[in-house]
Amino acid sequence: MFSAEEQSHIVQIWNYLSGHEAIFGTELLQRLFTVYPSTKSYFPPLIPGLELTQMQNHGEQILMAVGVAVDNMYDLRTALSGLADLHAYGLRVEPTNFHFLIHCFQVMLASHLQSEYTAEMHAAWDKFLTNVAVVLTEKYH
Ligand code: ZNH
Repeated sequence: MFSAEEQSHIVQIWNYLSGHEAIFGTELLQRLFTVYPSTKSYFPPLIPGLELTQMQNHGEQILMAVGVAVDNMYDLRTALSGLADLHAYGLRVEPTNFHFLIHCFQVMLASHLQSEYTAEMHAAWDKFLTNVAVVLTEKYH
């Protein structure tokens, strides 16, 4: 499913994010909520004074799950089965929102890595995150 080159791009970028899940996760959610405000409606209302803590918690959870996906990139369906149930049946997140999140993820990586973030890395991460999104949304149908 992933070439050796794609796999190495995915792991290399993950090594950059790993250990900083709360920081990158917060940045990802802040960008998502700013650029696509409708995505906020899925999350519990932000409580004044606690917004940052809430975003850190949600963002960290999302990034931790991305880490699990990296470790299981050849068996995403099994590794993410519980999360797929949650998003499809519990949260009912409309699939378009996953594209919004992937876009924000790419911009976040590019803004940090600048010219180090090659088009090949971008392509590998797009393929990987799209595979994750497919698994998280396929139970809708
Ligand atoms: Zn999600 C939750 C992941 C996307 C919305 N998430 C969650 C969690 C996780 C995740 C891990 C936790 C779970 C538990 O708790 O158990 N997500 C994820 C991932 C992705 C996602 C990996 C991609 C890639 N989400 C998403 C989107 C949205 C969402 C796109 C919309 C917009 N989530 C969500 C919500 C929740 C979650 C709402 C819940 C929160 C609370 O806390 O309530």
